[in-house]
Amino acid sequence: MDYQSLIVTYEDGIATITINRERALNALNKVVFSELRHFFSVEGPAQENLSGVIITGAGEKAFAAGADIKEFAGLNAEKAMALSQYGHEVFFMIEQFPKPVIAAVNGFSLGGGCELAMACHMRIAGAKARFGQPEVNLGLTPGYAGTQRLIQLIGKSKAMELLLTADMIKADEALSLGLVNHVVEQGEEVAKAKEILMKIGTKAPLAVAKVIECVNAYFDKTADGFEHEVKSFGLLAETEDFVEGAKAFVEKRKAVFKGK
Ligand code: DAK
Repeated sequence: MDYQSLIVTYEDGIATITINRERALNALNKVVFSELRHFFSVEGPAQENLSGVIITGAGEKAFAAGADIKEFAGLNAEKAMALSQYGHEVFFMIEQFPKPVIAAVNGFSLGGGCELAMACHMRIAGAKARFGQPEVNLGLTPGYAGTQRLIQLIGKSKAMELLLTADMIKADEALSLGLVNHVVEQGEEVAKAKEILMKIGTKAPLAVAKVIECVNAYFDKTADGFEHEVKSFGLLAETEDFVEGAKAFVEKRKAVFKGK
């Protein structure tokens, strides 16, 4: 599909989604949300050979500097809650996508931008990346699950501090807090994300999808993650890929997985 605010490219079974609003520091407007929704519900699932997804921002300055503040005019409680709910749904689609999704954070990752990065399964930061949840500066709370996922990633004390002070932190601090997986030289974020996805791409696809599900189940108050793991283990035990994986080990060769 031709997107207005995203550029989607494919290489080596990996989709790279670039938020393409450089002049607005890739702020997340309604079009970006609806196009992300389309990718993760329609285009991505239709790609048979897709092994992973990278999300990044156009230009050198920003991953995404937040939700588009210019679209906030005229919000009332009802509209704001609907908008928040919609954003939650789109970010859940990313979090629950059965292929690994990595945020390649090339600059400012603020507010909704930080929330988008946190909805991804991993985050790679360029050395100039900056993270923050500045919503209290605008008289708001985060609207796209920043209060929840930040705690999941860095714990309550530091999450509380960042959310209440609106402080922006540098890539190294984000790494030491566990907010990002790696810090790389500026401009190398996508390459590092790709390297990780290529490695995961050699693993059994159904097992990869189940790992994502099980890890997410830990944070789902309506699910029993332990039970989910038991069931996943049982389901995978009957797959062709499990037979192939075990056989390849015994035969001292690399497994060739089919996703079956
Ligand atoms: N929205 C719209 N435009 C933005 C933007 C944003 N979040 N951030 C930057 N831009 C635009 C600027 O307006 C400017 O556009 P022009 O004036 O040139 O037309 C252009 O990008 C370049 O920005 P600056 O000139 O400001 O660039 P600087 O290098 O001087 O500063 C900056 C970079 C990142 C420090 C600065 O742009 C900045 O502070 N930006 C805003 C950061 C921020 O507060 N982000 C929003 C976080 S709040 C909700 C759902 C979600 C949320 C809230 C409610 N509901 C459902 C109700 C989430 C909200 C947020 O994300």
